[in-house]
Amino acid sequence: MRCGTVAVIGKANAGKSTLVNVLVGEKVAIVSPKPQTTRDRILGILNREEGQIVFADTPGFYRRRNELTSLMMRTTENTAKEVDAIVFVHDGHKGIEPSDVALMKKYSEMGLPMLIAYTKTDIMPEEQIPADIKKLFEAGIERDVFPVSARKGKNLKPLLKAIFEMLPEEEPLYPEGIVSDKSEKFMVAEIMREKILLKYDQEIPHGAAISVNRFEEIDGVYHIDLDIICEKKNHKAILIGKQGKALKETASFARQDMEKLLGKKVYLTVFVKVSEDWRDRGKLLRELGYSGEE
Ligand SMILES: Nc1nc2c(ncn2[C@@H]2O[C@H](COP(=O)(O)OP(=O)(O)OP(=O)(O)O)[C@@H](O)[C@H]2O)c(=O)[nH]1
Ligand SMILES: [Mg+2]
Repeated sequence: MRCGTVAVIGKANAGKSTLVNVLVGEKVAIVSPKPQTTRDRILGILNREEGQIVFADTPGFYRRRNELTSLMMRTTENTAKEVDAIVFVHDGHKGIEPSDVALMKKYSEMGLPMLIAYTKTDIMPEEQIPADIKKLFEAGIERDVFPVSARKGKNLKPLLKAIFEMLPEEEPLYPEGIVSDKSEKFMVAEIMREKILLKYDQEIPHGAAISVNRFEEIDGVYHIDLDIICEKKNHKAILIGKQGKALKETASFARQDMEKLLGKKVYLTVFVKVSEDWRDRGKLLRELGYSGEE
C-alpha cells in the first residue's frame, strides 16, 4: 500500500483547508474568507484501497507581526520537514506573483516529492490556467500542476492519484475510521472561532482566541463553557453587541455546528474576556495550545 504524510502548504487563504476537507470527505479544518484561519497543524486522514494519505493542513504563509504568527509559521516549517511529500496549494484566481514563485522554489528545494494544486478554477477564466502553468515552468518550477476546484469538487481524481504516487510503500499509520488527530474539544473551540471569523471584521477574529473551560457530557447532553479572549475592550463590546445580540447569534450558530459534530444536544455558555496583547505573550499562547511544535 501507498501510505504517508503530506504537508499541505501555501499562502494564507489559498484554499488549503477546503481542499483537505473535500479530499478527506469530512470537515476536519475550519474555513473562512479571511487569511490566517488555520492556526495549528491539523491532520486529515484518507483511507482508500490504494493506501492511506495523512494530510497535514498548516497555517498559511502571511507577513509576520506578532508572536502568534511566528509560532504559526514555525508550525508550518516544522511540518514541511517531517513529511513524505508536499502539496503546494496555489490560489489560481490570484495570478502568479514573484512571491508565489519564491515560495514554490523554496519548498521544491527541500528534496521531497512535491506537486502544485492550483485551486479555485471555478472563479477564473479557463484560458488563464495554461498561461499560468507556462509561467511557472518558465520561472524554473519543474513540478506537476493540477488545476482543481475544491469548492466544486472538480478534477480531484487525478490530484489524488498523483498524491498516492508520491508516497512510499508502507503500512498505514492510523487505523481505519480515524479522520483527524484533533479532539472533539479542540474542534469545539475551532467551531467557535470559525463563527467569529465569519461574523466580524478581520481585526476581531485575528485578535481572538478560545479557551474551553468545561466540556462535559451529562445524561446525553454536552455542557460546554468557553471564553472568547480578545485584545481590547472595544473588541469585547463589538463581540457582545447591543444587548448581547451579536454574541447570542454567533453562539447560536456555533452551538448548532457543535451539536452536529457531537451528535448530541449542547448547552453552551460563552464569556468574553479581555487580555491585552495575548498574541505576544508566550506563556498564554502555550496555555491556549499554540506551541509552534508538533
Ligand atoms: N471559489 C472557490 N473558493 C474556494 C475554493 N477553495 C477555497 N475557497 C474559499 O477560499 C477561502 C479560503 O479558504 P480556506 O480553505 O480557509 O483557505 P486556507 O488556505 O486554509 O487559509 P488559511 O488557513 O488562512 O491559511 C474560503 O472563503 C473558501 O470558501 C475553491 O475551490 N473555489
Ligand atoms: Mg486553513
